[in-house]
Amino acid sequence: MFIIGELINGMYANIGKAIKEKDKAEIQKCALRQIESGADALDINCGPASKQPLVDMPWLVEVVQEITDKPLCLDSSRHQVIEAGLKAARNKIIINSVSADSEKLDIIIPLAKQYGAQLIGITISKKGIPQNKDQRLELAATIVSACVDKEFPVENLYLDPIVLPVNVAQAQLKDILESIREFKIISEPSPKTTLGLSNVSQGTNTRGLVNRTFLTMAIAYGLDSAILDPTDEELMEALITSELILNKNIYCSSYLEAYRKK
Ligand code: THG
Repeated sequence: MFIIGELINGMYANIGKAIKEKDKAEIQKCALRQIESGADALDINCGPASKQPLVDMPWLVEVVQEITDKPLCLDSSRHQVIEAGLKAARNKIIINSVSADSEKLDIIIPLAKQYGAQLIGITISKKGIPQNKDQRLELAATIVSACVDKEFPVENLYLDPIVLPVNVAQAQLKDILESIREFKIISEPSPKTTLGLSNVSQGTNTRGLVNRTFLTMAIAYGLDSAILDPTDEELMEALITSELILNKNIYCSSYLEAYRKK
């Protein structure tokens, strides 16, 4: 499982404040804490309150690159903000994200190619969030065919079914899980899959439990990657144990290593 740490997001009060005050140390502390907890990459999102994302995104990229070579996942729906981050990037980049709209795909896919970046495609379009599995698959296929047409390698594409909070869209979650499995058979070679895990538990009062139960199930449906809080120890234990049960990792190396630390 490729783990993308979600915590450098202006939506969190401490990070929003650090971005506003250009407090480098707070951002770097958050980056290191996630890496020490097992993050393979870090999501970078200026947050909805950022008044100058074109300045804040490259600033965050530079500040995080000072302390790590890990890939950075540039999280914005605006291509200008993504491009500002790409210009500052030395580390490997994952563009987060592109929707299934041709005018977005026409801009973002060439950018990803130009900068050698990987790409997250979200199954959303101008028509809104899909209401069932078939709509998710249709949008996923639109994204995959745009990549094929533009000669962007599908192995470098992650498809995200868009996870909705269980308290507002309970009936959708099973479809979301099945989408993960079916995205893999859209093309050969397969696209990868990812999702924003914490979305599922928003508004619930048992967030940790909902997150780790959903992650465990998504892993069983073949999930390759997730944007999550790697400092949640119980979540990381559930993740490692799910992979053990699916024989995804050699038992001794990762499982025992994780437990010897206790
Ligand atoms: N798909 C993709 N990218 C994404 C998402 C996705 N990026 C953003 C988001 N969704 C994933 N990251 C988060 C980060 C935080 C939360 C949820 C998803 C979260 N935050 C607390 C909340 O809103 O309750 C904030 C708590 C606080 O303020 O301290 O839940 O789906 N591709």
